Amino acid sequence: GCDGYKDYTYLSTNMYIGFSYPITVTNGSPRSGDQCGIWVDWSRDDDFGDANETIVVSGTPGSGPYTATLTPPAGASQGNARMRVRITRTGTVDPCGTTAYGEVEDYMINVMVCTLPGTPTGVSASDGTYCDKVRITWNTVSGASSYKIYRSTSNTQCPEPPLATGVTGTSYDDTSGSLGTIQYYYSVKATNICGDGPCSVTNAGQRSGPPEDFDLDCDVDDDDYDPFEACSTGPGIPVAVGCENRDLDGDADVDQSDFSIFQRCVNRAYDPGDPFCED
Ligand SMILES: [Ca+2]
Ligand SMILES: [Ca+2]
Ligand SMILES: [Ca+2]
Ligand SMILES: [Ca+2]
Repeated sequence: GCDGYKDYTYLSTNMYIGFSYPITVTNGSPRSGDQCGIWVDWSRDDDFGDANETIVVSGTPGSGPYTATLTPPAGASQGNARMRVRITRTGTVDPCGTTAYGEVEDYMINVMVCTLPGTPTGVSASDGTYCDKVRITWNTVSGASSYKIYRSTSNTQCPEPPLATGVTGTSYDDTSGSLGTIQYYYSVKATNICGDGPCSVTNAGQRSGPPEDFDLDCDVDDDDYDPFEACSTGPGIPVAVGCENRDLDGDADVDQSDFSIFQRCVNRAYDPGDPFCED
C-alpha cells in the first residue's frame, strides 16, 4: 500500500556518464529472505524497461545491507533520472506493483557529461630570476580543479610522473631543481574530476645565483672559500675540469685576480646587474 512508498525525488545526486558510483542499501527491518531491487530510468522516459535500467544488486536475497554500482551509461539522457530502490519480502522483485511487505523509495540522479579541462596556455618558467627557485606561471583554465606540473631536462612535454600534483592557483615554485646553469623544461596539465586535460607546450626555466657562489647555496660567504681554493692554480695555468666557474675574470686560469673578485662579493647581496661586485 501507500504506506510503503517514500518519495525522495527532491534529493538529487550528480553522476557523470561513464563513471561508477557505489551504493549501499540498508534494510530497516531485515529478514533473511528479503529481496532488494534497484532501477534507474537512464533514458528518462518514465519506465524502468530500457537497457541497463535494472541494476545488479549484491546481497539479495538476504537481510542486507545490499550493494550495487551505478554507472550512467553512454547515451544516458542528461538531467534528473529517477532511481527506484525496493525491498520486498515476497514475490518477484519488480519496480512496479504492490506487495504485502516491503518499501519503495525513489530518488533522483542528475546525469551529467564529464568534460575534461582544456590545455593550459601562457606557461612561463623564470629564467634566472631567482636563485632559490624556478617560478612557473600559467593562465587559468576554466573547469580545472587543480594542476599538475611536469619537469624535464630534455624538451619533453609532461613526462610522467609529475613534479607536483594538486596545485591550485596559477603559479608553482620549483625549489628542488639543481642550482647553476642547468636548464629545465616545464609543462602543465589542468585536471578535474573527469581526468587530466591535454599537456601544455613546454617553457624553459632555470635558477641562477651569484657567479661567486661556488657551493651553490645562494649566497657568497666564507663557505665558498674552500671550493675556490680547491681550484686555485696560478696565472696562466689552464683551469681544471670542473673548476670552470671559478675563473671569474674569464682569462682561463684561477688566480689572484679571480680571488679579488670573490673577496669583493663576500657577504654581499647578489645584484644581477653587477655580478662581479664592481660598483
Ligand atoms: Ca526508461
Ligand atoms: Ca622561461
Ligand atoms: Ca655560497
Ligand atoms: Ca681567471
